[in-house]
Amino acid sequence: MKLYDGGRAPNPRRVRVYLAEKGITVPTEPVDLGALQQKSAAYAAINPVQRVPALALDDGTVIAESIAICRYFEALHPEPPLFGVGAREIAEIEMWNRRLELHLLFPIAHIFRNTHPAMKEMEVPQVPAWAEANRPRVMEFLDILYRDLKDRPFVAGDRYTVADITGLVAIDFMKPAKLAVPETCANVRRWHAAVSTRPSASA
Ligand SMILES: N[C@@H](CCC(=O)N[C@@H](CS)C(=O)NCC(=O)O)C(=O)O
Repeated sequence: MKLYDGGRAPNPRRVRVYLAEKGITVPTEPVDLGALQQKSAAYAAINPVQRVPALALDDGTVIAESIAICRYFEALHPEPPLFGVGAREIAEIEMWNRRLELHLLFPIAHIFRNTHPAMKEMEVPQVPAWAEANRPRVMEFLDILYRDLKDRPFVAGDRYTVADITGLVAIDFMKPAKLAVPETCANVRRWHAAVSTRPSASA
């Protein structure tokens, strides 16, 4: 088994944080995104979408997409349950994880990819207007998250889940995208500070 990793990039980090929470160690191979190694013929043969992370199993199967990789390990190592237990909790975690992807991580990624000079060979063409269109979306969603987090310690309820991992990684990705959580979003700042103290956050 081998995990193709991508250094500081947010999606590979989601898998690393998840594995750290589970206490699972997987052999990794770094893919140098700065050198566009993900676009090499060798890597494209592993993941034709040319993105990281990707998990190659010993039988030759390749699982791409961060959450698909996490779900693979969740099925093998159900404890602690990071995707929930029971119909309601599983659905709530899925809902929050998708919201955090669609309304926070992806818009932040659009802003970063369409404005940062280092991304011009990965995001072709860069469309600065698309970055601008996404700025208010990030702030609107942070306001929703701020209001929802007032009643609970973690994004999807009383325990830490994969939705907290997506949220942590998204908020940390705001810095390179030159964004900040507004002071008014106090519950988001409190939650982010708490999940950042977990040992897994440094993965
Ligand atoms: N939906 C995918 C997204 C993967 C993705 O976009 N990975 C980025 C790094 S965070 C990447 O490989 N970028 C390289 C490129 O755009 O060329 C997932 O969840 O794994």
